[in-house]
Amino acid sequence: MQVIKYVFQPHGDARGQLVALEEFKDIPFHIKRVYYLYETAEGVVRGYHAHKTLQQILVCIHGSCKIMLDNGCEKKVVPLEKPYEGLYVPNAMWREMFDFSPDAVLLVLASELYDENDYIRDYNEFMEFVKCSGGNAIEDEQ
Ligand code: T46
Repeated sequence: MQVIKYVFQPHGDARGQLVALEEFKDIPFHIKRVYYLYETAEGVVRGYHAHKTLQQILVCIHGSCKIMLDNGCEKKVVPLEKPYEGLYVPNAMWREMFDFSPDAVLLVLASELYDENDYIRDYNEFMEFVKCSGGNAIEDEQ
């Protein structure tokens, strides 16, 4: 399984860095929601679900964490530790987030508003949903 990781353009000068993200330019979908995770307790694993339709870009804008992606056929662990890198997580992808550094802030850009009905929280249900056809595999690395 290959992973799509976007490398955003930092606008740096003597004052520091700035990254700007625009829908359909830097982000491949309409951004309907933004949320972020911080002060994640040591040893905690979050996620344990997939989404039926939601697409997201995950950016660890401070500190570091790891994301385990599972498309039903294959699993891959992706470290996130740079504020200018965004991990694309398509629909039908099981995710677990772990190894958060104490200072980690994980920013998420989402293609849809919050909808609990879009979540698949049962792994067997997820496997039934994807049927391991390979059709939802993550594509090219960027
Ligand atoms: C995902 C990963 C990366 C809301 O009220 N609105 C929201 O937009 C979100 C995302 C969550 N919530 C509430 C629902 C729960 O009571 O916040 C609480 C924690 O959510 P959850 O347990 O789903 O958090 P994670 O870290 O397991 O998963 C979240 C997202 O839910 C999920 O879509 O892909 O981050």
